[in-house]
Amino acid sequence: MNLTDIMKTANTSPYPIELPRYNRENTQIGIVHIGPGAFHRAHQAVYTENLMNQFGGNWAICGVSLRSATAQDILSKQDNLYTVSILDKDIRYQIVGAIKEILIASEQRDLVLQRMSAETTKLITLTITEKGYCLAADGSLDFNHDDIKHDIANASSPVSAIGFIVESLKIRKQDNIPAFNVLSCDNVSGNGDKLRRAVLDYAGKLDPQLQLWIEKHVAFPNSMVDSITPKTEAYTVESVSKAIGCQDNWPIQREAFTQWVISNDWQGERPEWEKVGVIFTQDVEGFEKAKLKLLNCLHSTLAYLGSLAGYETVFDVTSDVNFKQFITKLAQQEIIGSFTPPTELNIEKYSNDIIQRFLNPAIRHLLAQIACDGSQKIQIRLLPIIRDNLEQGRSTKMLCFALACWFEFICKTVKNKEELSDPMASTFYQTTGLLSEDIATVVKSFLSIDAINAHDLLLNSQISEQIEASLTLIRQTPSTQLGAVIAKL
Ligand code: CS2
Repeated sequence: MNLTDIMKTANTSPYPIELPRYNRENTQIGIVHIGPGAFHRAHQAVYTENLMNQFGGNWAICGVSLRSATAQDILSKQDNLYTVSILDKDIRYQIVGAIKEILIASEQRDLVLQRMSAETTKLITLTITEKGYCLAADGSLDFNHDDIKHDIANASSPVSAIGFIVESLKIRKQDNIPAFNVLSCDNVSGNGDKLRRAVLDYAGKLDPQLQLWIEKHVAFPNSMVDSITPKTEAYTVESVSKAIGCQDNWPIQREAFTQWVISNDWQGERPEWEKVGVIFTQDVEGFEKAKLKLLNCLHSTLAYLGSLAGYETVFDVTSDVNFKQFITKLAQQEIIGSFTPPTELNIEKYSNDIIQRFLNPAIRHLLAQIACDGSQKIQIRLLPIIRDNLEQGRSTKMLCFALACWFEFICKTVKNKEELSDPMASTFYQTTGLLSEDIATVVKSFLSIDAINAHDLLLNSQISEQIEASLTLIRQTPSTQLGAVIAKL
């Protein structure tokens, strides 16, 4: 697909198709984005595209994959254009041209450093997941991490995102080029603070003067990102290509709802994304908490509970009245109230709207996709609410039931020797206690796994008893009866 082809076919398509309206050729790269996966292309790239469509500006994106060649292989053959299929009552399509090139850091290191240190590059954005920050459990940079060890010893030929950021800042400092800002777009609370800590720890080890310079000149705003983006499946490629009348080998699908909240903490020039709906505020934390604790916690709950009950998608499980009632009650009784929402958010409405978003019939969001990486997600989506509720004397019963669903999901996968998509998969396979028939042993084994960081909950008898009772109930109940059981919780 190229722009000329798509301009011809767009006119004859029965669907609304939006095309880039700015001059792609003449638009300079202003953003280097590390991790140009589906979420970036569905979210930040679309905001940037909308900004350039309406107001112009030199904010084209250079996408940098740290290792994988897939994005470059596929997108370079279609002029780095791709379609976003926006799924609502009516489907519409947007052809996005904001990504001008994709580089692979492990193969094109010098070119990546060149882009990152170019004066025209004002901003580095990232979606590399929390793993990519290489942090130790205490929040500092993990100097024992293989990539960090490598980069400290070979600073001018880095492999990690942190190594690339610091090396390019070093070049900018040496060449008297103003620093860029660094914006994390990962679904992690305090994402900018975490990234700042990783970058400063790393820079401090290499050169304390550089560390001071970065501290003074680089902003690391926190941000909250939201838009449900199911994985591209073969049917997506087929249906999108048919609708737009051109072969697109990597279209993205997402819901119409999208939100991006960024802290006001910036230095120098930035894209004026507020003109296309981005919220700049002092209270990103409140938005982050609301999103992680409501949308993401309910998502993970449905992923494990729904899979145990034999459902395949978020829509299917939420359409079952018992499951919808369960997450509604969970939100109302154990989540809302565990934190202070931002003043501009009506939290009851926000919560109900999320459940409506799960009921979007145009979206086939697989529970299996959300179930991935549970060891990372549960730690930020579920455990902090349990802790807050304990501290505030609020109920934890349904939250513990949700946690028990995750335990059972892992136990079943390990017992059946199925593939587990989780960075801690090997730890789970090696923890023999998970295979025990004794519920108390299973619960104790889970909560004792260091990387889950839940030792405090193990010591709390209320919590271990509630998880044990939930797990017992789950194991005693045939999958088809789970709905009836949760209706009574
Ligand atoms: C989901 C998220 O896969 C998951 O774990 O909960 O990706 C969710 O769809 C997004 O955070 C929505 O913004």
